[in-house]
Amino acid sequence: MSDSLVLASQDGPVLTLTLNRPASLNSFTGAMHEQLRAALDAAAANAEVRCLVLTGAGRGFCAGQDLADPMVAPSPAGEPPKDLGCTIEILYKPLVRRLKSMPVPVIAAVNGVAAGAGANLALNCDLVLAGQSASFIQAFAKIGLVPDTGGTWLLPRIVGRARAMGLAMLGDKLSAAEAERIGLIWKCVDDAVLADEARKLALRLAAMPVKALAATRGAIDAAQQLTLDQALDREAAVQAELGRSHDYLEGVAAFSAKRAPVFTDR
Ligand code: T3D
Repeated sequence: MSDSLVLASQDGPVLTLTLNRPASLNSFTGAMHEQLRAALDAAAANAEVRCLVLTGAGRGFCAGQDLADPMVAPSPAGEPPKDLGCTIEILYKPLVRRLKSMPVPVIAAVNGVAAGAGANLALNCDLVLAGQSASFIQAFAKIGLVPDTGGTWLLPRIVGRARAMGLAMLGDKLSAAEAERIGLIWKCVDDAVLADEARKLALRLAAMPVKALAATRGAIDAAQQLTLDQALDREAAVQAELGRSHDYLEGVAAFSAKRAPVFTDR
């Protein structure tokens, strides 16, 4: 058993990162944040990686912030309170920004409970696959906090305000099947096939023009803030750039020659 808090395993063009604090349902400590950040930076810099899968060791995906971590655990009476804003600034905000700027598609393979920042970690990924026994909990309200790790931005955009408010205020456990039904995640699959389905999906994405896929993420997210005219302008600018890329030439050449394309841009 490795001591690493984030395990990395490469399978051809697919890198799987596994959060590895199973005894605490892979909840985040400062050290796990640091290791995840380093692994994501390394993946972003590695041209061999064309798709990333994030998952958890043991029976959970990630239970959010480790509430026992001295960095956030409430101070004893008489001592100044912890500054949670600081944890968000130095750990969670950079994590979301890192995920959103990955040059390759990112899949969350949610193998068990995803709570608090762990739920929103998954929802920040490009495609979320979850095992039948997985669940999603916006646990923040139960401990007197607001959804973070992008939750306030993501939830209403993914499932609409009414469901966002219900999930965030009640903090109930949402099953993977229900999460798929309401459009919170891409797909719920049998637990037994989750890893295999994630691998197949990752290999499929890795063979696609990943630079265009990363640009698609950026364009769809950015469009949430834009008017239709602004989104049309942005699409034109991104398309102009992609139109000069190898992958576009290759895609069209392969189509014309009725052969499979070989995409290499990143
Ligand atoms: O900087 C800041 O603090 C602000 C940032 C906040 C971001 C956040 O993520 S806030 C939300 C933090 N997360 C939670 O509030 C979730 C807390 N966990 C739970 O509610 C439950 O554990 C679950 C619903 C996720 C799972 O329940 P269950 O019954 O399947 O498992 P369990 O028995 O509760 O947990 C198993 C073990 O994991 C247990 O340890 P033990 O007793 O066996 O030694 C439990 O204490 C530990 N664990 C679970 N979640 C956390 C945790 N330990 C530390 N921190 C956790 N978040």
